[in-house]
Amino acid sequence: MTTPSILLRNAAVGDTTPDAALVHRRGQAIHIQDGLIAWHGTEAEIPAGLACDDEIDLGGRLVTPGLIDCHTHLVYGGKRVADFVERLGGTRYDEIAGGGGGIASTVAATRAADESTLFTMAGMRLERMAGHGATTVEIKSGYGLDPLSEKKILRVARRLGGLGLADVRTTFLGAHAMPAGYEGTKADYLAEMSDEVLPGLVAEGLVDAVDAFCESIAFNPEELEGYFGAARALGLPIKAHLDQLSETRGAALLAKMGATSADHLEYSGTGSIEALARAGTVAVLLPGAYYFLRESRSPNVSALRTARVPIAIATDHNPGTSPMESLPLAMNMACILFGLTPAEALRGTTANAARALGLSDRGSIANGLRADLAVWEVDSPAELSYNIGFSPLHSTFLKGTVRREDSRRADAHDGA
Ligand code: DI6
Ligand code: FE
Repeated sequence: MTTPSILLRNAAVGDTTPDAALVHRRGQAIHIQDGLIAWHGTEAEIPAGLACDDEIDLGGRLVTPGLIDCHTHLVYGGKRVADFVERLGGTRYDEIAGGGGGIASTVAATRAADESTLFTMAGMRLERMAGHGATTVEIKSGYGLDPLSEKKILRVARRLGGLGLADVRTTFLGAHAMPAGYEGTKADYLAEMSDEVLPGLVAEGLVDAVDAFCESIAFNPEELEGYFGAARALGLPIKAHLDQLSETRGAALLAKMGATSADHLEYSGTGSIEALARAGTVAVLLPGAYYFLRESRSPNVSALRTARVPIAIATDHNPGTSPMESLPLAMNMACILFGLTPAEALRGTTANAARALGLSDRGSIANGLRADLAVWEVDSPAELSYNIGFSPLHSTFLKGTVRREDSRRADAHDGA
């Protein structure tokens, strides 16, 4: 099936260079063919006789690469408002987790939910994310922690990709936590997940990458070595939640495994950061979880810069530590809380987020890449990191197909 070829006229292009400088060019045109960016340049350079089915005048609006949310836990049952209230009363996140709340309570609610309920709930979340400019969303499992429930989550995630809201990439997170009541050791559980459950899910086409929670309250690097080895043997990109609450020394393992991304990194020291740099691993920073947990230790951004580790930003949408759906809000938080520049924040949700997912077909405005674009009612690329609490999105293009956001934008303003 081919999509109509479109010429976008009178656009301002907002993008970043590899060293994270902002690009802002007015008077631009973009030609989309077969879902890809076929050509882009100035209005004056439009090739004579260019044939296209449709021309859209963007009225000078800013066009950026479609935003990429490279770390979410979008599919789950229930909410965690009770945990939130408890934490406001002074109980720590790890205390709640130890007491049977936390991830375990979401696992119970997710197991109890049927597939159509999970699909409906996550579909609404995905639609709101798309309304904030996301054109690719990664979705992890990890709230099932048994074979059938993990499969249920990944099936829902795959089906969400069919809604035409955003491209969905799935990640198996069987190593999120030990399931309550599991009769066996952590080693037994991880071996079951990586050697029995994962290959079946891969055979059904449900898994694009593999993740684990490498943390004092979850799994340590030694325990995860076999799990990641199995993922690598299946040819899957490896990711990990790393050093969110304590330094784990997991970076060395991730580097050895050639991990695609290491996510959180609040407690990572310079040795860990240098190991990630040598392996070409992307650092995914998640300011929503840092904010929501009222953490005081922030990732060492200056060491990441010095070591030239690519930095990505994501929402980490999940019910326990980051019930946030907006990538532009994550960009704002990354600037305010972690000291990123707006250029780093935009690169972090476009080119570097694509790299964090092992994708080379998207993330910037370049010929031959997917025509995943976001059109914004803003004056400059830096303004994407400036706004709080509403979406200045005008429309998106998903593989060359336009989605308009005008009505949703009006709703957001009415409700503000
Ligand atoms: N780190 C997180 O921030 C989420 N998972 C993880 O490994 C939180 C999961 C939760 O509390 O439900
Ligand atoms: Fe997470």
